[in-house]
Amino acid sequence: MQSKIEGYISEINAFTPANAEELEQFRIKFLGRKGIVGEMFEEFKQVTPEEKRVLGKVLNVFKQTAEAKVNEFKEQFENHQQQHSGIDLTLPGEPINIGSRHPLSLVRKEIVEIFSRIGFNVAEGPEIEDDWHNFSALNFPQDHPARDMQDTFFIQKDTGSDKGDIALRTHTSSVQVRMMEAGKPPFRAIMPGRVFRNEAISARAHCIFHQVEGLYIDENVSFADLKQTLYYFVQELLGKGTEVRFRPSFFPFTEPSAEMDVTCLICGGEGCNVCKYTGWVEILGCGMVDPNVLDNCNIDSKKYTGFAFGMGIERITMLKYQVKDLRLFFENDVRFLKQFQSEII
Ligand code: 2U9
Repeated sequence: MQSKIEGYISEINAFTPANAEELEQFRIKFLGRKGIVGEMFEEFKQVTPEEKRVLGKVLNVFKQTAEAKVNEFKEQFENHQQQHSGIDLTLPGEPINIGSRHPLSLVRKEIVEIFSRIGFNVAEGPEIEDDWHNFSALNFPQDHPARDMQDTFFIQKDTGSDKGDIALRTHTSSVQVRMMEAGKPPFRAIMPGRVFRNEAISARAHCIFHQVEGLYIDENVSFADLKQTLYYFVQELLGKGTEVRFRPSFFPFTEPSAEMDVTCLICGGEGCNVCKYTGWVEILGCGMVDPNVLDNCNIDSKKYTGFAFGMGIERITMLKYQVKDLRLFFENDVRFLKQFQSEII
């Protein structure tokens, strides 16, 4: 039996398969269910204990030699198959299309970062509001046109509640009201969010748009603080050297009120069709919070003063990226969107 096994070992050592098929035949012959290795192990059971001691070792070498041959060529043939199947594992991977941030998100993120650097928190509130938080607390008279169905999307009229009708918020100012009602000064926060107005959709207006409003309430906050804060904001957002000017305006919730213009981003003040040849473009409204509003929110208007401002993100994005039609922001056409900064969220 020993010489028979040694003969098989020599046969195995001499064997070199030409392909995977030959190797498989070899495996079946020696290591298959009815193969020679199994056969030898069966015969082994019949031999005397003395013979077993010698034969056991030879038999194990036989089995290991057969297995080693199969493994050696199996690997070789697998690699060969891979190389010839056209797959090169050393090539760099296909790039993954990771998309891009929406331009409105990019600008909102930038605005939030600028105000965060000077100590403004971010506050949010509900998009469905009651009359008190959206209008009355903000000093809107009962007959103000903004309360009209033509301007506001009402959800429920005559609620019977002292907070009044329910509507989609027309500005994020309601977040400031809620913030002041719930806490104690000082307050220093910005309120980014989606707002709704009953407007016909055109290149310059939409019934849904995005705002960032801001509020700073403390003792001795002055109009000079307002001007310096907004000046800093503009230098950061639009670049050092951008000039600003304030024009008197009117809002029910601020007194005095102003609108702020910056030197035209397109022509740098020379005059073009974007700035209608004035050299200036309006980017936000602002003012000192009306004492009536502070009192409505249980803030002592004799002790505290504050400023507030508000801007439309669509308007700033249109100026910054020279987007001519506001509807592009809502259509989600990838040919438009992919032109903006691409990054992993
Ligand atoms: C409270 C007190 C005062 C927020 C302000 C503006 C001026 C303003 C417009 C800009 C373009 C709205 O998106 S827009 O149409 N906003 O001009 N907003 S001051 O004043 C507040 C807010 C809350 C309690």
